[in-house]
Amino acid sequence: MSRQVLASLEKHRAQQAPALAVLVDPDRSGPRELINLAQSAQKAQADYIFVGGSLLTRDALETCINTLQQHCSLPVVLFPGSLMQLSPAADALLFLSLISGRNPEYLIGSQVVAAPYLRQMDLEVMPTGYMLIHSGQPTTASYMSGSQPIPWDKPEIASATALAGELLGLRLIYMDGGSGAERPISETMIREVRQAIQVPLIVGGGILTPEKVQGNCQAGADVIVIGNALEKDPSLLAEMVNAAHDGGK
Ligand code: 1GP
Repeated sequence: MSRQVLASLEKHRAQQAPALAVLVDPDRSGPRELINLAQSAQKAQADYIFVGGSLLTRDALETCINTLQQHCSLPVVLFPGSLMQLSPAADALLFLSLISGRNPEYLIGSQVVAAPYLRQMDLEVMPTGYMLIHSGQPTTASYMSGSQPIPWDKPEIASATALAGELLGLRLIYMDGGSGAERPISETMIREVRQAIQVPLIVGGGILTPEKVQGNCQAGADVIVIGNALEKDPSLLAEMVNAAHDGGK
């Protein structure tokens, strides 16, 4: 197993060449949809596939990862909503600490439980500061984590939080409005966070158009994550990828 996903994320940052990650919710995609998605992500030259969800209710994670890997060569990265979403079949793990919240279980408790298992798994572990941003209404992520998101119009809180994460040694910062966010994260907030930190910045939640992808990249996002919009209209994928790849310019 190579340990290359973090290095490739850092390269996107260093080269100011933003990337696009397709988010797959294993509960919501059957085998045919997964195969189509894997093949079109490869064809459109998307950069990563993230797999996970704030609440999974079917035992479909392992099959989902295997199907994706059989039909494309993109790195499959776990984006776990809970301890039940760990699998050595993936290429890497976003090892999340929910630094925007004050719920100790999601800051360090689950990580303590997972750590001995992760040591034994052949999985690249990427320490990630995860920040939920208020998006107009409660999301599954904010409800399930029992944490209060950062207010949408307080970029100074977001940048101080991201900086604290970086100073604590976290290697990635992921700002998330939550899946299906009514109001995506503002470019002002992305810009302020970008100026505060050196590590790669991942942004997602409620991004619906290529214009928004491009605007977020210009504001300083290194990776854009899209789930819902592509579930509804997979034909948007190529345009979204192009917007991210052009977004650094
Ligand atoms: C959610 O950032 C992701 O955690 C993606 O959100 O499904 O709204 O694109 P969407």
